[in-house]
Amino acid sequence: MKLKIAIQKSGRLYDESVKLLKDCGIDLKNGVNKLKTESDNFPMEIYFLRDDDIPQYVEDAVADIGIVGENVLYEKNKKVDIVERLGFGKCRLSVAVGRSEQYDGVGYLNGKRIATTYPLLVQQFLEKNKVDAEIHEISGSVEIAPGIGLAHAIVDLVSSGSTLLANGLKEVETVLQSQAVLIRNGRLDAEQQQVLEKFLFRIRAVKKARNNKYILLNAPNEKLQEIIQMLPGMKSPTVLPLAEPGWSSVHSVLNENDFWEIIEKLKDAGAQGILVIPIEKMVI
Ligand code: PRT
Ligand code: ZN
Repeated sequence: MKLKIAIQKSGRLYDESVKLLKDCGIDLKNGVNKLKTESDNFPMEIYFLRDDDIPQYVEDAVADIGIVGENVLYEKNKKVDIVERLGFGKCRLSVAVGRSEQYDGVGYLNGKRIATTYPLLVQQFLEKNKVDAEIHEISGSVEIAPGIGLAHAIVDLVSSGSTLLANGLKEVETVLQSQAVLIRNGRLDAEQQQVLEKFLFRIRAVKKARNNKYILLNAPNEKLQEIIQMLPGMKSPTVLPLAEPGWSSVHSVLNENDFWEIIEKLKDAGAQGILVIPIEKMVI
């Protein structure tokens, strides 16, 4: 038995999806065609597909699991379950209008025409906000629609915002925050379920490691208590004496989000020789 996973064939999710498998210790066979391959060291078969097709393939159990953006998942509205948010492919689905428009809230959209490749999500957004607007579905280059007179507003994916800026548009509402997620078919048998659990265990260890850093520093003994208070560690920090009397080496784990703030406090408290090292895997 091999667990079949569908990932994007090429595009914005491809590199990170392959990297996730690799970081989970799942080696892919090279030299097989680009439609599918398998792993030498894990019971997994990998299908490379258009991202738009992945929810359907997983619903139909052609693939057992898949990696896809939430934006695509919710738009396609298929019967699959989200197993885990993966922390990459982050973007938002937003409403944008011409930069010089006087936008005064969602009511602005009443009677307007909105161009998008996400008609279902836009319809749900309009219904939720009790707005009556016309949805104009197009298949790409949505950002040019207002400029050529095709629509008054657009709903499209945004990450840095530079595409909107380059097209004279401004972002005015967020319809959805999105990231890549692992989805599954609801009818896996016991053996498939077991392989999925194993894969998930590894994904969670990789995610934890990505969110944390290993930190080593030297501290004068009289400042040790103060410095230890700042470092939670997995249980508590490790403290080892240095060869030089009166000094200790402190080892701990820091969350990425608190990183810069804590580093500054540590320096102010007298810590020296601070080293920060990426963690490869983390199992707690
Ligand atoms: O060929 P296939 O159908 O598989 O790929 P695709 O062309 O449909 O999708 P692709 O590869 O562009 O994106 C895959 C997924 O990446 C999306 O479904 C999102 O979940 C995620 N993602 C993250 C993004 C972006 N960020 C993103 N910025 N997808 C698209 N964009 C586009 C956006 O449409 C706009 O054109 O980038 C532009 C905006 O970017 P900024 O940085 O200028 O704001
Ligand atoms: Zn696509």
